Amino acid sequence: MTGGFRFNVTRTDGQARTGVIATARGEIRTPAFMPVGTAATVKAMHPEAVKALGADIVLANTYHLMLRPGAERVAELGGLHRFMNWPWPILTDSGGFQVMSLAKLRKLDEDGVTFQSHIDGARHRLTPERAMEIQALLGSDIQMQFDECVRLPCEEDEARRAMLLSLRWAERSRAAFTPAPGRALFGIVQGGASPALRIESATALTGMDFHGYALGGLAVGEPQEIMLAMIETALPLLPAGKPRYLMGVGAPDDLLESVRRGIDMFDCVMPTRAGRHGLAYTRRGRLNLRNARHAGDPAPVDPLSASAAARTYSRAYLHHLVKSGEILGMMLLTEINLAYYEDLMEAARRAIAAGDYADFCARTKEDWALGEG
Ligand code: PRF
Repeated sequence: MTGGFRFNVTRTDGQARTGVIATARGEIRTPAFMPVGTAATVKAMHPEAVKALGADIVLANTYHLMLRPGAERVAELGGLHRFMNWPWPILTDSGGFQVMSLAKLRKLDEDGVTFQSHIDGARHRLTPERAMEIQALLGSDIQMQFDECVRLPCEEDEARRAMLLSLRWAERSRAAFTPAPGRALFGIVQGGASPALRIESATALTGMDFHGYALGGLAVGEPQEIMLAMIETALPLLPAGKPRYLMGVGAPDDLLESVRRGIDMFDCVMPTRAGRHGLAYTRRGRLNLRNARHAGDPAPVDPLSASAAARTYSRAYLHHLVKSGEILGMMLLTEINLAYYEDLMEAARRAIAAGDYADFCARTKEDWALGEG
């Protein structure tokens, strides 16, 4: 089940790997950070600017787009890439996770989930088959299986029930997936914080032969050490030649530690959402521009950043924009943060290629610890 979708690991350093995923719409350099474009937009960013920061792929959501503007509407308009003017690869999440965190009056059964839209209260239903159909209508390059994610902490029985349901939904997602050149379907490992459940899930999914494998059900309330332990448990069971995607992660330190353990892809709202709330990610850690100590500071966010926005605008100006609720404040901070994340991944790729990943991590963390002053 490869069909034009290929992953080539070019170099490993310990468990860390760097490589290239080839899709019909272009190449994805790994480790990759995928900016979140939930509603067919990476909020506050032009698509060309997202690409210029180094993003090879963005994520979009089945849940949001099925509610508004509707998958059939997007398909009639030529698909998601044309709709949002992003001609490069798009990964779509399958909807179940967003139903559980956003929708009202959710009712889960063996066949799927019925819920009310958080927008207008209208009733909708998602099943593995419908989630695959919607992702195909959108024209997604990487589709995700339909799954159920439980919050942590969680009883083992509950984690087992959701993991086994997700396996049955994985089979149905795979059967409903329409292969097309360069289009891929990823399975999702579940199993809460239980190593035994994670092993069972990863083993069964590997037998189903997906194009790639995600780790779901992490960064949902557990400490980082549990997340890293689940990665260490599951990854050795997944085929080394297929991409591994850690869903909804994370802070810069989570990215470094997960890459160290062999993760290839990430998505997270953190850089974009934080940017809309006055926070800047920098080489010297995270900066809160709302803080009054920046009100008279003419220094830029980071004079050594590759991002023009981070080098150009003063902290005082950004503080003013954020305090005034100006749109430009959100735009500039989103750009600064996405640039930081994409540059961090580029630096990680280089370090792995140079066989220098452990030192790179140590140096990066030392810089964070210096703080902003
Ligand atoms: N499943 C799906 N999407 C997700 C998750 C999951 O478990 C997570 C968990 N961090 C984020 N997004 N389908």
